[in-house]
Amino acid sequence: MRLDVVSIFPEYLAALDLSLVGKAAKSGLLDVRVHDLREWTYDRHRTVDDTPYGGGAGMVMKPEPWGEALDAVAPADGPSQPRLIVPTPAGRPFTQELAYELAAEPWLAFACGRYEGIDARVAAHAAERMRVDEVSIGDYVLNGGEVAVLVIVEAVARLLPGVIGNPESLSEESHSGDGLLEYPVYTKPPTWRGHAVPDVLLSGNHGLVAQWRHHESVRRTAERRPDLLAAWGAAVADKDDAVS
Ligand code: 6GU
Repeated sequence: MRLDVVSIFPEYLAALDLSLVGKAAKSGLLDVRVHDLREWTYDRHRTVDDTPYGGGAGMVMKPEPWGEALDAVAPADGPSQPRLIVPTPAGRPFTQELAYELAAEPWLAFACGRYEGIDARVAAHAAERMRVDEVSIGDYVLNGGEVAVLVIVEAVARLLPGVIGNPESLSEESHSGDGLLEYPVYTKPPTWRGHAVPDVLLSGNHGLVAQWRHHESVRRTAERRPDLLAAWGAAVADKDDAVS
């Protein structure tokens, strides 16, 4: 998979050289290219922002550098186009489902906005030749899209075949499979600072262990994410309807 990231803080993306994503790049599974938006500015101050039409606080990213950056990264007459992701708190939610969808793409490009965002014509123009999604990583505000790109790339890269050592670890985790949060996990020693590992996990009874883990998943989800539990309950009811 090829990844292009355009930002006025390319150093922010240095973390893509580390850990699992960095290893995937070194092994050739990922081709990561980071670009400085200011390469496509031509004034002395390398200006990328301007005041908003209609007034209001803050600055808006100018369309011209973005238009040239996207033309350079993905030439309009090229043999293929990337799927463009624009991180913004005003975007559609980034979920595990969207991570799986993006993991199936051969090429992703990311446009990191700063300030109050990018002139809306940039996404509109790009959408004439590529799929564009404005995406939010959660209901809070970051100063720019860079950290969101790190989040999205890590979530997507770990789904690529060959990136994670044991793909079975993907199926039991939170937000995949059954729609419940993952159960608590333990390792040795059996007692640590007065806290014992639940007996059932030491019993060797795989049926009881599975039952306990499911129960803990439901309990945790009810406590922390009642919204997910409601969706899970509805899905389970549908499945029961289907068999009866
Ligand atoms: Cl994707 N970008 C920015 N700037 N802020 C955010 C966000 C993205 N998601 C939540 N807050």
